[in-house]
Amino acid sequence: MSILQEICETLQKGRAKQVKELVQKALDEGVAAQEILTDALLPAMNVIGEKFKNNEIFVPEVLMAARAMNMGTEVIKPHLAESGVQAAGKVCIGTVQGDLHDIGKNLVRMMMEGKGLEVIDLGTDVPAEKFVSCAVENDCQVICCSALLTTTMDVMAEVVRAAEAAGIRDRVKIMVGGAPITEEFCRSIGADCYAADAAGAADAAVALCKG
Ligand code: B1M
Repeated sequence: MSILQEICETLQKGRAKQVKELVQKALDEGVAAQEILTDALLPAMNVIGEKFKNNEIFVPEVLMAARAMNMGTEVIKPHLAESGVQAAGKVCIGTVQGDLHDIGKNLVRMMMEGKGLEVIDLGTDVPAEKFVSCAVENDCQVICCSALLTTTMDVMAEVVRAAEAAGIRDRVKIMVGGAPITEEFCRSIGADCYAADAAGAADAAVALCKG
């Protein structure tokens, strides 16, 4: 079995410590961080998602896999940073109110930090007003909202309205993303930018910060 397959299977079993060790081993063997992410960690979470949907596994197993995923991504984090010219800019990011999913949001944050952006992480279950007050207080150029539940994606529209009410809409851009979010949804709520994945989100944030 290849080391990538081993990471993928160990993550599905929720063995966080072992995933951490295997990811480090893969890096030591010269496997690229991006490859570990796209060919081992993300496919493992996809399998977990499918099994969860089909009631083959339940919340405790998903939580263990999520913990293993977060530990694995922490190991590759320093290696995701790109060499060369670093972008300048400040953004805030969070998972919207009512939503506790943070794996995707954490990946987006890591990729953005890798590009040199300063990222204020508001965590999960973030109310619309908190995104806006953070952007005002810290002079952020972009508010980044993540949502994984169809029941919470409408909070993103509240963020847009709260930014308008606070009078910052002309100087702060709003980026949205997460599994149920689409370009069409982004346009329908009046947000500025949709990104489908973490790498795309980081590129888009850099472009938005450049103005
Ligand atoms: Co939840 N969950 N979950 N869950 N969970 C989903 C999302 C679900 C699709 C599973 C399913 O049924 N197939 C389903 C939602 C259905 C729906 O809304 N229609 C679901 C459900 C129903 C629930 C609960 C309601 C279950 C329950 O309690 N009965 C509950 C809700 C809790 C809450 O939030 N209030 C719940 C709980 C949980 C756990 C706590 C057990 C755990 C989360 C742990 C954690 O995050 N720390 C969990 C998990 C892990 C999942 C799945 C299996 C995996 C999500 C994940 O991390 N994917 C998920 C199934 C799935 O997605 N297939 C599921 C990997 C991650 C890297 O991908 O987050 O999509 P993702 O991020 C991507 C892109 O979307 C994008 O970049 C990332 C990387 O490229 N992206 C952005 C994300 N944010 C972005 C922001 C951007 C741009 C791009 O710009 C700002």
